[in-house]
Amino acid sequence: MIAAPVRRCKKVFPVILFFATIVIVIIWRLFQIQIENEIHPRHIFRDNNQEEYIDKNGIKVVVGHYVGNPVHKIPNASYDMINKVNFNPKPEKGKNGVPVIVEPKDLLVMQQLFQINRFNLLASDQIPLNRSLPDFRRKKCSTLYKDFVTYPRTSIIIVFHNEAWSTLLRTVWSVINSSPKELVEEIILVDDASEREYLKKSLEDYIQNLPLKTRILRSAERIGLIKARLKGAREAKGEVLTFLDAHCECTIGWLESLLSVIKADRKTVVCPVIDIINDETFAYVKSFELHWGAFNWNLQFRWFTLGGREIKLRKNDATQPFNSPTMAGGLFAMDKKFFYELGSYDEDMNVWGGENLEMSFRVWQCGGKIQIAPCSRVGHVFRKSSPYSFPGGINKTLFSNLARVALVWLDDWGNFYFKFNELARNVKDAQNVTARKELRRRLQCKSFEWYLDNIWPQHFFPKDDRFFGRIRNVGENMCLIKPDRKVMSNQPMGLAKIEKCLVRIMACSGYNRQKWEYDNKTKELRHISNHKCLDVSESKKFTEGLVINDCNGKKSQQWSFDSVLWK
Ligand SMILES: *[C@@H]1O[C@H](CO)[C@@H](O)[C@H](O)[C@H]1NC(C)=O
Ligand SMILES: *[C@@H]1O[C@H](CO)[C@@H](O)[C@H](O)[C@H]1NC(C)=O
Ligand SMILES: *[C@@H]1O[C@H](CO)[C@@H](O)[C@H](O)[C@H]1NC(C)=O
Ligand SMILES: *[C@@H]1O[C@H](CO)[C@@H](O)[C@H](O)[C@H]1NC(C)=O
Ligand SMILES: *[C@@H]1O[C@H](CO)[C@@H](O)[C@H](O)[C@H]1NC(C)=O
Ligand SMILES: [Mn+2]
Repeated sequence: MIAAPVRRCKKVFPVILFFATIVIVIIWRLFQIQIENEIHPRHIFRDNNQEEYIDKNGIKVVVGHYVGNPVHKIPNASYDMINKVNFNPKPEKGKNGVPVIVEPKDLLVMQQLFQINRFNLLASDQIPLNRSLPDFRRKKCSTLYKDFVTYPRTSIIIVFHNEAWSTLLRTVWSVINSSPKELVEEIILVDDASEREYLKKSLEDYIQNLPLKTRILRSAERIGLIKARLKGAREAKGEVLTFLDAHCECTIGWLESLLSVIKADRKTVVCPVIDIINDETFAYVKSFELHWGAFNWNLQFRWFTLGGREIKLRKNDATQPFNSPTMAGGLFAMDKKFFYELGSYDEDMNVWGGENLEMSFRVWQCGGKIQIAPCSRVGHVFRKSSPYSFPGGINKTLFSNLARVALVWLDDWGNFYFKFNELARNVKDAQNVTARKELRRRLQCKSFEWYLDNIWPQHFFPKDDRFFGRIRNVGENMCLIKPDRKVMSNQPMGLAKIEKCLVRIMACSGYNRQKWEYDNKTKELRHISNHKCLDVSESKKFTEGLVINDCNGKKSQQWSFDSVLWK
C-alpha cells in the first residue's frame, strides 16, 4: 500500500492521470480529529493462505491464493471422487454459519477434493443441507413485508455446470427454507452440459420429492451462463425471474425484500446484499453494506463506496433499497416482462463476462433502475480461481463480450476503452452489433454521458469539462502516478509518509481536505484549506516522493498539465 507516486516519465509508459480521479489527501497528524467518520479496517478472516478485510472505504478486500498448488504434488482427484457423492452431513457442522474445521488426518483428501470445484468440498460435504444461518439484517427488516402474499410470484433460476451435490442442493434447500412458499412459482435448475454422474438420474430422482416444485432443464452442449439463463427464463412461469448462482445460501427474508421492490416498481432490477461463504471453511460471513457496484477503466466490475446521496438517504432509513450503478450479475430479480421488453441478454455474448455491465447500462439508460435491497442477504461462495473450462478461450470470449458492451452502450467512452485495452481493440471489428444498436434506438435509451452524470456522478472517467492527461513536475520532469498497489484493492489509494504529514491518494469524497487549486501562472498546486504547495521531497525522492511545503516558487513545486486525447 506504500505509494511510489513519482517515477520517470520516460520509463514508465506514459501514465495517464485524470486530475479529478486522484485526489491527494493531506492528513496532518495534528488534525487527525478532523478525519470524518472513517471506518477502520475490519478483519473478516485471516490465515496463512488468505486474508479478507474491509478497508477504510468499506470495500471488501480479499488477498489470497489458491491453496494446494503443487508445492507438494497433490494427487489428482480420482474418477470416483469426482463422480460420486460423498455427502456425509453431521448435524453440528457449519451450524449457524460457523466455520468447518477439517481434521488433520483428512488434509490430503481435502486438498485433492479442493481441486475439483476450487472450494473446500470436504467441508461442504459435512454441512447439512438445511443448516441454520445467522440473521445479519437490521432489526427493522423483520417487521417489514407483512403483506408479502400480495407480491408477484417468482421462478428461481439456478444455472449449474459440474456443481458439487452439496453446494447445489444447499442452494436449493436454502431457497425452500427461507422463502414463503406462496412466493415461489418454481425452481428451475438449468444444467449447462454437466459431466458428473450424480447430476444425471440421481439429481432427477432427488428433486421429485422437494417441497417446492423443481425442474431441470438440460443443455446437451456447453452454452455458457448467458444462454443457459435465457433457456431458464424462456420456460419460467413466474411473473418475476430470480437468478441465483449454484453455490449460494439464502437467508430469512431475502425473497420478500426483493419482490417488494419489484411490486413497487416493475422496472427496478433488484439485487440482494451478497454475503461471503468462505471457500475454505464454508463459514457464513457478513459482508459490508456500504458499497455499490460500478466498474473501472477496463470494464471490470468493482465494488465502491456508496455515493454521498445514497449515504444520506440511508441515514434516514437503512432498510430502504438504494441505487447501484451496476450489478455483480450473479444474483438478482427482475420482472419477467420487463426482462424481455428490455432485450433480455445480448445473445451474441458467449459463456460469461460483461453481461452484467451490459444489462446494467441498458437498464439505467433505457428507463429502469438497479437497486440493492439491504434486507435481502444471500451468501455466495467466492472462489479465487475458476474450475471451469472456458469454451472459445477466455481472452477472445471475454473481450468480445466487453467490446460489444463498449460498442453498443458507451458512446465516446467506448473509444476510450478501446484505446487503452488492446485485447478488446483486437476483436472489436469482428463484432456485429447492429441488432443491439437497433434495440437501443427503439427503446430510445439515454446516452452514456447521461448515465455518468446522473447515475454515477462519482465516476472517474474523462469528460470534456475535466482535464485528462499527465501531471508533470517541471523540476524533475517526472509524472505523478497513482499508487502502485501490492494489495488487491479496487481504488487507487496508498500512503506516502513524509516528515510530519502523510500524503494519501484515494477516491474522491468531495471534502475540502481533498481539494487543490492550480495556478496556471506559477504552476503551483495549492491545497485549498492550508494553502501549501505540492512538492517533491528532497531527501526521499521517488520512493516516498510527495510532500506539501510552504510555497516557494521552486521548480519542484511546479506542475504542468499535459492533455491527452481520450476519445
Ligand atoms: C492430473 O490432471 C492433469 C490435468 O487434468 C493432468 O495433466 C495430469 O497428467 C494428471 N496427473 C496425474 C498424476 O494423473
Ligand atoms: C434439518 O433436517 C434434519 C432432517 O433432515 C432435521 O433433523 C433437522 O432438525 C433439520 N435442521 C434444521 C435446522 O432445520
Ligand atoms: C490472455 O491475454 C493475456 C494478456 O495478453 C495473456 O497474458 C494470457 O496468457 C492470455 N490468456 C489466454 C488463455 O490466452
Ligand atoms: C449484422 O447483423 C444484422 C442483423 O442482426 C444483419 O442483418 C447483417 O447482415 C449483419 N451484418 C453483417 C456484416 O454480417
Ligand atoms: C490561465 O487561466 C486563465 C483563466 O482561467 C485563462 O484565461 C488563461 O488562458 C490561462 N493561461 C494559460 C497559460 O493556460
Ligand atoms: Mn459463483
